[in-house]
Amino acid sequence: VGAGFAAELPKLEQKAKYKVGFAQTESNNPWRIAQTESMKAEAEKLGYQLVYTDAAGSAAKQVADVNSMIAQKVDLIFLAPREEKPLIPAVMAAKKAGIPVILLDRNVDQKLAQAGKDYVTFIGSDFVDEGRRAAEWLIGATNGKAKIIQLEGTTGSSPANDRRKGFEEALKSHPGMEIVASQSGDFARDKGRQVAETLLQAHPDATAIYAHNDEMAMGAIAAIEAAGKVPGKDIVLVSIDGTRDALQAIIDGKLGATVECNPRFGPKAFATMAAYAKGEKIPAWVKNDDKFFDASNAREEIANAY
Ligand code: GZL
Repeated sequence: VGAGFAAELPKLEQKAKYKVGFAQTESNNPWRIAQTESMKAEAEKLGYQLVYTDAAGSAAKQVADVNSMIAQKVDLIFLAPREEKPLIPAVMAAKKAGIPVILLDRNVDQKLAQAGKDYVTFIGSDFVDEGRRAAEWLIGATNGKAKIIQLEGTTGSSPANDRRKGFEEALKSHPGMEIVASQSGDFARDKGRQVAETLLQAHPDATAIYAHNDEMAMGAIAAIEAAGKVPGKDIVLVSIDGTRDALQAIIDGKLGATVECNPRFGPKAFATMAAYAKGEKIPAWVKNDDKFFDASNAREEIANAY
């Protein structure tokens, strides 16, 4: 590791007013927009200056965004690393500059950087468990027999890697559950629609779709209907996030279920920063708990959706 790296994490002295950076990956979906709104609202409420950047879907730009925050000498950086490996240099540059980093929502490659040494902590959901819960629901909904198209999230991102891992592990003990195709839709609605359209044509015998997020599930529903098939009947869908559109699709019988992935990080992010500033020991992972939405609770839960 390069010379000059502090052996331990950078300190964050107690101040009345912090200048805090939040390096967001993009704003192309309701989940990202809800996360940004939550962070901005909490910073406003606590009277902190927030230096906000949007990488517009580019990991390289996100690295540049973090470097600009370092140049602005922010007190702490909240980073949602778009992909696990490319953001490692940004994490290390912040550490070298003596600026603590808290990872939100997505993690970095654990072989290249560790919580408590290179960054303070990772605040986010258990993506492996999200994938496992989606699989368990699909196994039940299809009586353990399905030909599945998997729509993967952003290539190289920790949610995509781990949602795939959890789903495929859970299927291992159910030989009737077969993944016939798996491709990235980049967590985006229209890309998800295009990929679903192509894979449905290539696999006319597909009976189920597992989407790593609701935006791609909504795109897949449009593709299924464009093919003259009935979502929820000809093709069973399961997804992750819990957006308003997804809960409405569950109410409409088009989407079967979605595992919550709560985007409202603001309160927990700033509470963790305050604890760190006080010198408290922060765990390597501050875990978000995820609800589960299906036909039994979608109507009551949609009021709080984003
Ligand atoms: C998960 C987050 C994912 C969401 C997607 O924490 O990184 O990115 O599940 C979003 O909707 O694009």
